Amino acid sequence: MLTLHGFSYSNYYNMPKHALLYKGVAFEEDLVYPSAKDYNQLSPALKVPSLTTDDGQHLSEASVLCEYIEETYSDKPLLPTTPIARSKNRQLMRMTELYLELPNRRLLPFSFSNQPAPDALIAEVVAVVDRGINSLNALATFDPFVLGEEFTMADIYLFYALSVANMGCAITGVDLNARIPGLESWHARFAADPISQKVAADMEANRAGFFGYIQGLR
Ligand SMILES: N[C@@H](CCC(=O)N[C@@H](CS)C(=O)NCC(=O)O)C(=O)O
Repeated sequence: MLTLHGFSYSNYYNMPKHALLYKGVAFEEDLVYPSAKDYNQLSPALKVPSLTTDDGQHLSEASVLCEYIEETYSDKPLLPTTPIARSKNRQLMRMTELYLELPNRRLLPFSFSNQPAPDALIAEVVAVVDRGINSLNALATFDPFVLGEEFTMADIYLFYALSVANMGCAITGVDLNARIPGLESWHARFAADPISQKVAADMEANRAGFFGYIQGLR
């Protein structure tokens, strides 16, 4: 059976997990943190998540896992059919990651420690996040899903990217809901979905374990 390795507090872990749950694919969850002995055998960059396939191959990088899941389990597709529509979906996922998730992720240590972030770092983050906001305003419709009438991988990517983006925005003061029309109501619809609620409950159940792991790193 497929095994998804990682921990539920990770937004990247929750991307392929949501895709698997949506498609109804059977999988096991292996609770593991990147510092675990031999985790490099699963993920050479020591990042969560990673996946072990039915035939014992290991994959890492959330976007790669999502692509593998989509290609292997084609029922309930999460990508459109035409090459151009598929590319536009991936374009939005990439922009979400590069210009919303990753810059705000730089502020997580300050969010977790309640220490003030340096002004220069905040300015750098805000400049990159501006690109993300402009990208979403140019491409996303949120009517009712990110890229139109179908629920796709882009919805999953954006939703879980936002959990980290919003933590950074709480520090920078950037109001994503105010600057991206349609985002807030789309987010509320996604959050109300039973799969999202299951993922959120699992995330909450892992809160103490995750912060224990972080403390142990210090
Ligand atoms: N590019 C990676 C990023 C994954 C990532 O940053 N995972 C975090 C947990 S949310 C992690 O493993 N952090 C441990 C570390 O950076 O040492 C992916 O797409 O899977």
